[in-house]
Amino acid sequence: MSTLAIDIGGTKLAAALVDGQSMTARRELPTPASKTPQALQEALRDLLSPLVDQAQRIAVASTGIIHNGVLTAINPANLGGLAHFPLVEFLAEESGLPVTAVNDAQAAAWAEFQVLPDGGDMVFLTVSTGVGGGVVQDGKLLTGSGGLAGHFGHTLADPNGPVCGCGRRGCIEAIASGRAIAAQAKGDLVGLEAKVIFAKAARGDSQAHELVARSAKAIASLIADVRAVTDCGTIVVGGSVGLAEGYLPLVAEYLAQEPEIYRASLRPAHYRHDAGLLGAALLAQGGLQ
Ligand code: ADP
Ligand code: BMX
Ligand code: ZN
Repeated sequence: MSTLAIDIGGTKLAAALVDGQSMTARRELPTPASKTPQALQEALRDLLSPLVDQAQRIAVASTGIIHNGVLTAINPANLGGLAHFPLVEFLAEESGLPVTAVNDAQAAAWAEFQVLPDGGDMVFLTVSTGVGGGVVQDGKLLTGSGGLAGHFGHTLADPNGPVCGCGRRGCIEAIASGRAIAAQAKGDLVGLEAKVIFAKAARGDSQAHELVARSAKAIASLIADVRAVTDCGTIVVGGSVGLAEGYLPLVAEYLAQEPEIYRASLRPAHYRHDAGLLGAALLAQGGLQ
């Protein structure tokens, strides 16, 4: 029985057919930026139309707080200003299939937990358009009573830092995320996306390197906080910024400067950019949600 898995991120939408752990027919589209839901509805229609006939259910991993099937953005700026979207209702009406939905980083945490060698407590962090997280403790995924559990991107990095799209000043996300790296650029880097800033950093641009280093330092400090709160042994990092060449080694360098008790074992996501898709499908197949 195929599950049509959908991953809604701030930058890209992905979909694939998942059977057990095998994934086929993966496709991607850019996430539309519009305050009104119509643009997202249209993009989701385009994304699922070639796959929906082959699926028996839909499982979604989405950016935002997902509670009772509704997406509520904690940082609407990451979704082009869109703050609410009735995800499950829309997809169920559109497809006629049963639909489940979970936060993207929570879903990815669940997929990554399945392949952890020691199976202990773990935290997944995505450094992508935003910064998201998921916690697995005692073999259970924490979603929280309202879906907010694991939103580490909105913990404090710098009380004097930039105001975050969530309304709080100095969140990790306002400093370390792909959007934040781009937004903090000055001079000749203004207007460039994080991907290009990373490429410039690799070619020796000092401002680009500083922006990347500031992000990595904030994530290392976040990892120390996460250790203190959860006592997890492993932190798995994903997202296109988190998986960018050289980024995780830089995080590891900063983490090595923290007292030993705050250091955890760091790993790049085993399922790379597919962790959210797979996790959503596994959760749906396992009857959770
Ligand atoms: P989403 O947030 O939609 O899940 P991604 O995980 O791809 O999507 O994250 C998007 C962010 O990652 C953007 O800010 C983009 O500029 C940045 N990015 C994409 N590719 C790379 C790369 N190779 N190196 C560094 N940053 C990247
Ligand atoms: C934001 C928040 C989280 C999400 C994280 C990573 C919104 C729309 N999203 O902190 O729910 O998990 O970004 O999302 O408020 P991504 O788009 O970078 O994958
Ligand atoms: Zn915030």
